[in-house]
Amino acid sequence: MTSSVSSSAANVTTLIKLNQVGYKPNSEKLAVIPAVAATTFTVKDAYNTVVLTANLSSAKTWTPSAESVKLADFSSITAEGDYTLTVDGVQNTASFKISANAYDALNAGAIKAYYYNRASIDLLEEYAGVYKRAAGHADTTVYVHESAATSLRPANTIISAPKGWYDAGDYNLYIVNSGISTYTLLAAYEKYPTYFQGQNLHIPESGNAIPDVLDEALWNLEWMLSMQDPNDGGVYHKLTSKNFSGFVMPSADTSARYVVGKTTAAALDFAAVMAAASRIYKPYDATLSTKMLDAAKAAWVWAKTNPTVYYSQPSDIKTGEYGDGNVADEFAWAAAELYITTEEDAYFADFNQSVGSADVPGWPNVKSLGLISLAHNIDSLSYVVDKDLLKSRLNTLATNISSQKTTSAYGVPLTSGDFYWGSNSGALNKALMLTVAYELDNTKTNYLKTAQSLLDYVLGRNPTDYSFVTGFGVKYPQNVHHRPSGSDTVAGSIPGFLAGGANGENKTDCTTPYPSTLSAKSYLDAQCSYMTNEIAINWNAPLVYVSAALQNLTE
Ligand SMILES: [Ca+2]
Ligand SMILES: [Ca+2]
Ligand SMILES: [Ca+2]
Repeated sequence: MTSSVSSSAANVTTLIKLNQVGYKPNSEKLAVIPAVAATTFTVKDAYNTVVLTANLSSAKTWTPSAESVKLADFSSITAEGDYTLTVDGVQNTASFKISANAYDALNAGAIKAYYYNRASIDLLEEYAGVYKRAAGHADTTVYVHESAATSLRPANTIISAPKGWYDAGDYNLYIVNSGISTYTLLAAYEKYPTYFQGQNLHIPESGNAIPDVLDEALWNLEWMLSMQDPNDGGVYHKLTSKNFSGFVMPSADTSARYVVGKTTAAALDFAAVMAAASRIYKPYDATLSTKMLDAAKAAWVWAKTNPTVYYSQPSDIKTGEYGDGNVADEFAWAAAELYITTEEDAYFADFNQSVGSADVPGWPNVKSLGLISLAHNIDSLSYVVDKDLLKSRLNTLATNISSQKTTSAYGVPLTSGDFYWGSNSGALNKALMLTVAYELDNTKTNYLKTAQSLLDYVLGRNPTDYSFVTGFGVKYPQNVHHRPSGSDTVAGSIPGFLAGGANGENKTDCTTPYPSTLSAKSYLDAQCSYMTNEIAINWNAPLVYVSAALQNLTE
């Protein structure tokens, strides 16, 4: 394993922090400036003509990075082009781009990352370019682990469960995390179908009749379908080797693979995703749609019969757990999706709409995924749904998040508690919820601006100066904790992946010191840093959603 920090030319430190990928013409546009004495900033266009001189905000301290900073607001610049921003007393100049298609390449790249993480397929040069590689993990011979044994499938029964996406930097596959990841891509498609219908990802299925994002999601859905035990409807919790592999290419990891455990959470996440997929793929493949809905119903029945089967890691299995001891939210999400797809009111009872509030989703906390689908389908919901309550829940959440932006020195709704493992996905899931609330009430422009601020954050308006998406921006991670990126022969990281991001927790993964113990600065672009620099399918998913939303919602 290498732990060197890149010193490539892309690693120039800028002292002015802004979105390094670009802005839509009418988006809010903010930059963060060190608290120098200057009170104004200047923006020049590509012809070196001054197009804006305006006041900086007063200085404020951002607690997560202990920095005193000022904000430059250049939202009034709406003409497409390349610009530079300067402030007297700040040595560096920041450049930025305004473009009507600001997030098209980012969105396509973030989806293409899933293609690069496909199991069981050769990545051909035609689609993968320099990232071509041999197939790994055919997974046509997978053993039923004793933890998942039943009378009809006793321990060591061989099943076939190919395809799917590698979960993260490792080569294992987990139903719980697949659930939220796949759903989030499907939800993006369900909200913005026209956008995705016009997209070409240059994947093997490009040019067929199905939008490429749905082809990509189908690679994982087909694997998920194979994870259901046809004898009882239960769903295996994960498909893994017993231990994490070394940093080798997929084809070099030939360790035995097992399906491990059956859990209520896996069954419900599976049911939710298959129910959503059933309605979304129906126009393209009615037979597949029916198969997905039948699978969803069978998993739901299993979960209702086995409502408290939580994951318990067997002693001989060392890979990720994705354990979750509270599945009320998984019942709610599956209930919402089954209700929307079947239009059978009885399913909705388990959503418990009078209980709880909207929050920011994550893999163990999925009730809000049901809220998203209900919001997207609000015009076709029956009387059992309290639409006013649904809207008020989303408004309350979006208002609370937006108010955090107002008081933030960086102009982002992130406080010290937001810098946990995978913080960048937390930021983008906040943005996702803001866009869902905005879609229900487009007078709430502060929701859209706040979502923009969170995308800006991960694309460079942060104390590390990194755009956290590999291949996008001026300075981005070169050494993500990702086995194919680390063991291929191509310098740097495979593009389109969101690194986990700054993490204020105690970290024990690297011998290289972290640059700071301040939570928002505690990030290391080193392969050893799985706690700040791993990639994961559930982290990329809100990047896909939010980049599509802001591309579509902002003129
Ligand atoms: Ca296609
Ligand atoms: Ca849960
Ligand atoms: Ca590499």
